[in-house]
Amino acid sequence: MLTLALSKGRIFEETLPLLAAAGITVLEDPEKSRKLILPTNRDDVRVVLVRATDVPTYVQYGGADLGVAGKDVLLEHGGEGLYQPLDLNIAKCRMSVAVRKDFDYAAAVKQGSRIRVATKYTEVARQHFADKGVHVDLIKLYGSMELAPLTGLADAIVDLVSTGSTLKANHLVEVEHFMDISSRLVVNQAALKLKRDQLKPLIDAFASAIPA
Ligand code: PRT
Ligand code: MG
Repeated sequence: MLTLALSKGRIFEETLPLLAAAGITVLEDPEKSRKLILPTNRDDVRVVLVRATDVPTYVQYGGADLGVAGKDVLLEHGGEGLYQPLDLNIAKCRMSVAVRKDFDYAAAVKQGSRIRVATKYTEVARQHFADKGVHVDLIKLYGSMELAPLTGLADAIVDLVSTGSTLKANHLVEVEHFMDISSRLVVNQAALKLKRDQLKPLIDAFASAIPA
């Protein structure tokens, strides 16, 4: 049996065409079913639905043999115990710094003042500001970061942006786009050896179907 970990929403939707290229059809719609384990047309392949941030953990410890996770999630996780054979070029977005319109980010950075940054992506943010030589106090959040600069909790946020409409709706501006994000295929390292005959054709089919 091969177990594939996916998160509901954009990753599930954008992985379906890749699965189709490997001849795999998921037999239930996660938006309609409450099941967490979804059967496929192949008796030896099943899909488990987990939170996006839990995908690397499931694959690392063998709760799933493989999975699909955003680069953002993988950088926060650290990637330990994971083989990352493919950038699938799906669920694309960018990692950016955003501030309130009236906050002069360039001046704050130039002056070398400490800035307060709220984010869910503390590892990525820590690295980014260290590379720039900017002193930051990081505030870890789990939910909507856009609220932080509006309430005075922070000067800036580090968040994912795709269309930019969430920032716009909250009167925030993107002042730095510092990383391009897409989702990767991750494979459990032991499974890669023990289930190679099953995994190899799947990885090859995925590779051939990656969107441009
Ligand atoms: O939503 P939930 O809390 O359950 O989990 P999650 O947010 O971790 O999962 P999900 O499915 O929303 O995201 C899974 C992966 O999709 C992420 O890890 C990213 O790699 C990728 N991805 C691509 C995105 C976006 N685009 C995206 N726009 N993840 C989140 N967003 C959010 C962003 O955080 C912001 O709140 O969408 C909002 C901005 O969108 P725009 O279009 O208004 O700019
Ligand atoms: Mg989300």
